[in-house]
Amino acid sequence: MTDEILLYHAAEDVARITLNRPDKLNALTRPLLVALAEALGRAADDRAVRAVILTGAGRAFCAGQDLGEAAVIGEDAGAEVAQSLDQFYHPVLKRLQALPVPVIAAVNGIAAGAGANLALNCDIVLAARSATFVQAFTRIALVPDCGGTWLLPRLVGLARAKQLMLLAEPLSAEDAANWGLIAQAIHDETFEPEVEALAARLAQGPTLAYGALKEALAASTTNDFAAQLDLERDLQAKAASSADFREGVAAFAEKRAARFEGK
Ligand code: T3D
Repeated sequence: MTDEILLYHAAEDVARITLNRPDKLNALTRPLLVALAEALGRAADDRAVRAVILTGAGRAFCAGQDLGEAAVIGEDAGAEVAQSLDQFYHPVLKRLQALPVPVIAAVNGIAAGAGANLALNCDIVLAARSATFVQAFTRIALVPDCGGTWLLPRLVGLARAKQLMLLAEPLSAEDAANWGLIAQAIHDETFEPEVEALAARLAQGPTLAYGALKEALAASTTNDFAAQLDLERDLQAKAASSADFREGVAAFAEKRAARFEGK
């Protein structure tokens, strides 16, 4: 047991970041968001880390903004919330998007509001079958944030994005996977080992190529086709200069599995 609100554990080449306020379903407070931004920075700076798992302690992944936090319910809530997004949420989301290694959201239980969209900002979202996703914002007369209005239409199309956001009803992990909102729903009993196995697999992968493909996909949202081809060329030039590329080609020729070192 620990009273730390966020746990960071790096073992070999995988860093696990755990939101740790289980009695409040890991609702996000300002100190927790600061700690999360720091943890993401730590993972980005540690060259030994080649994959990250983001998860929640207890029965929830994250219930979104802590609605008991003084700033949210104070007199000047509008200005406070805007400042909170700028100062506390957006640095987390930008760090998450910019992390040069793959990030798995291990959605162990309910993901609501900003908690749902925090998960959707990760590279691969795995959810336990008992987990649900709720765009809870309109339940309390707020607008979906944390990139939700940008991500959801791209993931599931406008019709389903509107349905999820307007009705704010829970979507099961299985439906979320079938809709393309997340990568996979996994039986609760095998959830943890499957998350670990995927993280280990990604951590053994060609880390530089993974970082480059993340950069290319991010740029594809604003680039036109010609600009994207140019970017792919430049990123491919870097990838083709890596030791892992040489190892990949050698392994192919020798009919063996490649041993990538992330260099
Ligand atoms: O400031 C800004 O920047 C604004 C940004 C806003 C972004 C947002 O995230 S808005 C959306 C905020 N989140 C919600 O509206 C979800 C609120 N929670 C719920 O609707 C329910 O708790 C759940 C559907 C997630 C789960 O329901 P259930 O029945 O399984 O659990 P519960 O009994 O409601 O919750 C258990 C405890 O967690 C309970 O505490 P207690 O009474 O035992 O001391 C509950 O109050 C607490 N909890 C759950 N969610 C939050 C929370 N405490 C504070 N904030 C929460 N978001």
